[in-house]
Amino acid sequence: MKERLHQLQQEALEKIEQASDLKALNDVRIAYLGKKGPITEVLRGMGSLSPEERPIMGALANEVRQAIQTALEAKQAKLEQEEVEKKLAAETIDVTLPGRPIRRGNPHPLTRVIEEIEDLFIGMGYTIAEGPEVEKDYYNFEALNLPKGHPARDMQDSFYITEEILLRTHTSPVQARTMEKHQGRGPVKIICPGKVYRRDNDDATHSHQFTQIEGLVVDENIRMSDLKGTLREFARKMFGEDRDIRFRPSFFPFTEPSVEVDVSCFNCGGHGCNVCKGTGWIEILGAGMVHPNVLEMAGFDSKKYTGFAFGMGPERIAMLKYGIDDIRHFYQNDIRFLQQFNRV
Ligand code: FA5
Repeated sequence: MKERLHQLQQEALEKIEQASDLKALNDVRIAYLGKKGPITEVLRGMGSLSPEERPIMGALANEVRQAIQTALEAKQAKLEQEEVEKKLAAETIDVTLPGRPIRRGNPHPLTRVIEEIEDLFIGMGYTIAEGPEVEKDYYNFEALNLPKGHPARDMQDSFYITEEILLRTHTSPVQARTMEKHQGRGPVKIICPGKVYRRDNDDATHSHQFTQIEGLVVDENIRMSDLKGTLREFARKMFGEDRDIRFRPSFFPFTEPSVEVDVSCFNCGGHGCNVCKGTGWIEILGAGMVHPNVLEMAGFDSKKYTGFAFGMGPERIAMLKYGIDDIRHFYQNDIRFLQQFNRV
């Protein structure tokens, strides 16, 4: 019996040594230490031993079991360690591989131009005012000296929601609202950026939805020369020191006199080219001295106060500044177009 136990121990230890994975090791465990295993089998034969031999054999059987158990545990730890190492080797990370580039967002070119214009006027002491895009007919037209039925309403084809409510066709209603808030007391010095809507057919220079920036200054002794100096400063900062501006007589019901302002062509410097259609000038905005009726309607004494106002389309300004040939590029979100304006 003693020999049999030694032999079993020898066999088991060999098999443990040979086991190449955890499953094989477990099979060895079951085969040698399981209830139906050979050691149990040997122990069953203990009945035939003398009482003196029994405890000796029992102790030996335990030693054998213990030896097998210890060997199993050691091998299990070894196999587990090997498995971890194999896994780590398979998952090795190559730290020298270049990372996937993270695409950085950038402000939309239109947003950048609007911010640039805002900064420019803030630098001249203006504050920013805002108003609703869904506007009352009163602020969009009537308070700007455009009563119902006025033919000049046709200059801005409108999206009406009800008889009295429409999508604002320009940012000038913010002038009217701001002046009303001032309750007849100056000074007022604001710019109002925002979206506007017109029933214009979309083409290279027109969109049914676009942006405008309105400017308004109301105080005592505001003169046309103040408007001229302000806009010249704006044009030079925006388009370069060598740019000049010119005023052409025009008509807006809310300003008197009214002008349209051209900037000397960025492309040819004023000699005439296809960009400026041979004139040497490009129109950038409408402006004028605030009409006394508009001042009075907003509660200002037009004998004491005068003012100037202007309204420009940032899309057109961005087109001029960056040589963009179609306004629709701003709205199509084509990444190839937008990326050209990325900040580095
Ligand atoms: C006005 O909207 C006046 N409210 C501007 C103004 C304000 C005049 C204060 C006097 C005093 P006008 O319709 O010309 O004017 O539009 C002003 C600018 O908006 C134009 O110079 C142009 O740059 C831009 N604009 C007009 N219509 C469109 C359009 N459909 N798509 C893109 N830009 C447009």
